[in-house]
Amino acid sequence: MTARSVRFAGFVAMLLAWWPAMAQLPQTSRIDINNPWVRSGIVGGMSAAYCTLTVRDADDRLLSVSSPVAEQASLHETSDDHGVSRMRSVEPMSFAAGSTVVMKPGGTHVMLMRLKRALGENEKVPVTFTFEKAGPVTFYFPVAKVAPLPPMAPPMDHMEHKHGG
Ligand SMILES: [Cu+2]
Repeated sequence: MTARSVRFAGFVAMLLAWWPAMAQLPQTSRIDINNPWVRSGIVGGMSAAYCTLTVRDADDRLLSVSSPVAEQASLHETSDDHGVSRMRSVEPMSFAAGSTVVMKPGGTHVMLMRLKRALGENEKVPVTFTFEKAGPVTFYFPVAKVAPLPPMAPPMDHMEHKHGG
């Protein structure tokens, strides 16, 4: 074997070692949403954003949500507790690659708290979803003609027991 062919054999061996490692590199997920809409709202009140969200290509975790129109935002789940509707934060939310969550009234939703301004018809509200792998992704939610949520303070369990039931 010449020095040159030894070097070439070394290069091929390196390539063969490298190839499967490349194939196993963690993929970045891709986030798609469908049917986005947000409730209209008044200054200081609450609103909620809904959509069908799909995580593609790789497992990921939704760490947080935010919107410039709200002082605070959180991914919530509504559940029925003996006839009383309760909401709790469900962050972080894990997604298997290819999985979808349908956000709708009475279920999972993006809660927008203490609105900085009114949300009126014919506008689109930006909502940013921050994922562990995909990073922050922003989508625009059109305001729908649905009665705004009441301006009253949310019930104590809403604010205090973020991870309770
Ligand atoms: Cu909520």
